[in-house]
Amino acid sequence: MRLVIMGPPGAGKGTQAVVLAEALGIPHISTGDIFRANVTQGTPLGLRAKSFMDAGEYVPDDVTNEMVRDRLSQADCGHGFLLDGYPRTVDQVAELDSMVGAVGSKLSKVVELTVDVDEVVSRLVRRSSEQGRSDDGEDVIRRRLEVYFDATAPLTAVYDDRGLLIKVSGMGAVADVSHRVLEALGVDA
Ligand code: B4P
Repeated sequence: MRLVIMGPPGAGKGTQAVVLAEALGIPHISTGDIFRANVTQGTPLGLRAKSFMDAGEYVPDDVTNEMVRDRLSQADCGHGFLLDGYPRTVDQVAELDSMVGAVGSKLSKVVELTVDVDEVVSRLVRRSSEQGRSDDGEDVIRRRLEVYFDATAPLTAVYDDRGLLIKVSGMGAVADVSHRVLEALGVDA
C-alpha cells in the first residue's frame, strides 16, 4: 500500500500513522519528524527548516521535496509506505506523482482525518504543556491552521477527483479512530 494521511495540525496524523504503519507493515514517513530530528541534530537541513517551523510556516518546497525523494528511494519503501504530512502544497502533489510514477506505481489511497477546529487547538495546547514543542504556542498554532486551510485543505479535492480520498472522523479516542481508518481501508482491525 502507498498511502498518504492528511488533516489539519492536531488531527492525529502522526498518532494514527504509527498505528497504521505497524498494522500494515509499511514504513511511516513523517516529514515533520524528519525535520525535527534534523533540528535536534543541528544539521544544515535542520537549521534551514527551524525558522519556518517555529513561525508556523511551511518549509520551502525544494527542501521538502528533495528530502522526501531521498527517503522514498530507500529500499524499505519498495513495497509501500505511509506518508504523514506530505504532500502539503500543489507543488508537492506534483512531485509525489513524479516520484511514485518513476517506479511505475500509483498511490493506493489518501486518508483525510477530519476534526473540529476547537478540538485541534485544545489538543495542541495540551501537547504544548506536555512536550513544549516550539511550534505549539497559541499564536503559532493559529498560523499553522491558517496555512493548512489556505494551502493544504484544497488538495484533498485533487485526490477526491482521482477517487483516492477516504474521509474519516478523527474525533474521539485514538483506538476508535484507528479502527475507523482500518475499516475504511478494508483492513481487518
Ligand atoms: P507535523 O509534524 O506534521 O505536525 P502536525 O501537523 O502538528 O501533526 P502531528 O502529526 O504532530 O500531530 P497529531 O495530529 O498527530 O508538521 C510540523 C511542521 O513541520 C509544519 O508546521 C511545517 O513547518 C513542517 N512541515 C512538515 N511537513 C511539511 C511539508 N510537507 N511541507 C512543508 N513543511 C512541512 O497530534 C497532535 C496532538 O493531538 C498530540 O499531542 C496527540 O497526542 C494528540 N491526539 C492525537 N489524536 C488524539 C485523539 N484521538 N484524542 C485526543 N488527542 C489526540
